[in-house]
Amino acid sequence: MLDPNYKLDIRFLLNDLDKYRPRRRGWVWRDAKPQTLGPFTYQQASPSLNNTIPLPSARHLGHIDPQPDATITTEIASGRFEDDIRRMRMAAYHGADHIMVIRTAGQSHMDGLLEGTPQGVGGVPITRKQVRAQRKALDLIEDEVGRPINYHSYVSGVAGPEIAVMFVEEGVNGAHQDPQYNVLYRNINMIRSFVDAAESKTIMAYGGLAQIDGAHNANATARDAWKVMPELLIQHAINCRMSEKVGMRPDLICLSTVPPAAPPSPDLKLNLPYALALREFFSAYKMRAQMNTKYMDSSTREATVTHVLNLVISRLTSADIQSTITPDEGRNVPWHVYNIEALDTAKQAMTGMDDLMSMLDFKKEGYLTDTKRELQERAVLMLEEIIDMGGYYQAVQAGMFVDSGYYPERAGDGIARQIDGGIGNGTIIKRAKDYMAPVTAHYGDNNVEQYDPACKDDPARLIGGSTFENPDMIQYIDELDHFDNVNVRMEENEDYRSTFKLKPEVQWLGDGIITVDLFFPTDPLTAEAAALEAGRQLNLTQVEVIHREVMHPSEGTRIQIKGTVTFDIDTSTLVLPTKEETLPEDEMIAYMQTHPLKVIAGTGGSDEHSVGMREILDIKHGGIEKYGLSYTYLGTSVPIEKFIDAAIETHSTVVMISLIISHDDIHYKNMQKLHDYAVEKGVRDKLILLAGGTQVTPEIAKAHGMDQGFGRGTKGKDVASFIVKKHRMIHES
Ligand code: Z97
Repeated sequence: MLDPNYKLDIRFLLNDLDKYRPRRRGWVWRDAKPQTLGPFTYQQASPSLNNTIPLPSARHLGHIDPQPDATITTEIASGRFEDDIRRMRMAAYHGADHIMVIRTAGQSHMDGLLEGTPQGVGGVPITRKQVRAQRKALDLIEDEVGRPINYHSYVSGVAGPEIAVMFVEEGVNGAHQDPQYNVLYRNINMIRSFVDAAESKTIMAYGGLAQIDGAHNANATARDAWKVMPELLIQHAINCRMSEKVGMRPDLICLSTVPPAAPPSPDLKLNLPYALALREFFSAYKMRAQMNTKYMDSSTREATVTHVLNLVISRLTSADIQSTITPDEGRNVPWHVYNIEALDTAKQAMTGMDDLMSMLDFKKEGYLTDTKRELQERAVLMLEEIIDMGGYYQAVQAGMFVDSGYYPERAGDGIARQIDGGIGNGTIIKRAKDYMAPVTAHYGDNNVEQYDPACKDDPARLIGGSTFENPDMIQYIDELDHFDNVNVRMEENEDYRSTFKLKPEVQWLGDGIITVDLFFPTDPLTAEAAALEAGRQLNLTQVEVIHREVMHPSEGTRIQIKGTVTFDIDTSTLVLPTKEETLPEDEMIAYMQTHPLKVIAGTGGSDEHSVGMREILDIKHGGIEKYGLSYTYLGTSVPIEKFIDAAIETHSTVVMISLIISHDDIHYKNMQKLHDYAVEKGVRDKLILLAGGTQVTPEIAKAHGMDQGFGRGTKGKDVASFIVKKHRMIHES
């Protein structure tokens, strides 16, 4: 069992990997049912986790972490599987239960299964070792969080069937499989693609894997993504129908649906009728909702808003799997923190829109239904034309797909592929009479009974069983590359695993990459050059601009850069702030009964914030009142002198000043002023002066004349405990 306080030991995972067996096969959906957490009941929810990181604001709500009903996906593939494993654990804590591993582009072309684990760039060629190590890690992580985690990758492409077999053997739970993806985007021969797909899908059905189709790619590729909507319905139809005919369960057939438009287009007006049209046509299947990568740029803010609008569509219609990749993918920086941010966005938005449809109704007449209907009609017309043309192959050859016209308009710029062209052309041959396939989960006739009639229903018996029934038959091949393998990589960064050395990181242990957010009061071109120079002056190496945003053509530009630091931090030399132990509640209450203390409190200077202070004071919020302290609240924007004058007047012992605004270090200046005025009045040694606020730290508060400072996350009991300890100390000395 993993301990949240300890890192996942990658070496342990790699130990005896050749003997590791996955504990289950197949996909697991969340256990969707209403949940009551604290004062709230959630309708579209699933059970809470054992170990979790709630949303930041949950601290005001008893740290509840409601989990939506939909499976939540994150895509992780930095190129180093050993680093991705750590990210998977972080992702699981933030609510991910579907981990997708992106392979390097062009995996579709590989004509066979790779062994070993070479490092990729923004993806990894899927190999058995890597899959096994990650499944082993996820088995531990799912125990830690208390929810099954689905592991996923792609099985489209010429090596699809081989990879599908390996996935079933290794306990992979889901896969993208869509022959149209190969045909359109990878130019793999269409006959080969459909034959391979039949085999891959049969294997996936046997292993209970959930399937995601490839229609999202048309959104990302089409010139005007919103115009491919009729075609998307056709692509889904082809893959769903084929999958069901091959034997997949409808509840494991997931449509990869992407809202085709994004702002500044009128997002919901385009996307909502489409989402309704899709769900009406395909109600037997599951919906996997993903964002539209086409309209994602390098602004995480923009990507997040589009993501949230997509999440609105998911809640207005339905999503069985909610993806979260795009805010990363648009930036091409799938780093730890962006995976986690996107997961939190999904969790936050879905929870926030819980049970939305119990309060709303779609209009039965007018734009929404008319447009939905129109889309469906366009799709039906397109399918009819495809059938008239002689079927899918002819239609692709004629360039019917990913055309930028809104069907039935045609722009003539579709992706055209030749029936007898593409990768793998001519590799499909007619089965010979004595052909046989002594394997489990094969598409079509195994034809083994010619050798042994007893094996008809169990073809693999002919050769003594297959790896599906007997995992001991699996040939485990370790990495063959002596220079690029996990052991070499781990040796190189071992210091960051087993010594006191620490480095900032965005994706790989010890990568030393940091991002810096800069604003320059100048035009974008100058700002970009200035940012690169700033990076060099900061002693960063490999400085690159990752985001540029014009605030005004001449007044200013925001630039984000990334760069690498060369220094290490020695954690053994760091001085960590000591965490004050709070006294037991009973002890504080008993002390106040014998030493009734009065408090003067308020927000100082010209600061109008009052919420934080009230939480520290009021009994209702567990404030100091609960422990028997009585207080006089002066309100907000209280002149500094008034705190001391009021304390003298009311014979109070404690002064609590809240200072939220921190421009120009005004919070520290006001602390100093409070102290100085108490000295001037001759009462400083009779008073306990406390300052609080989000930007307040104990060290700096003390340096500015306070007895103590209280920062973010402070509770009434922390303050009460300090007061008791301090008063006791003064009293006893
Ligand atoms: C997603 N973020 O979640 P290659 N099969 C299908 C695919 O869509 C893909 C591959 C295979 C997106 C990722 C990229 N899709 C979109 C149906 C890739 C992988 O190894 O790159 O040739 O194929 O789906």
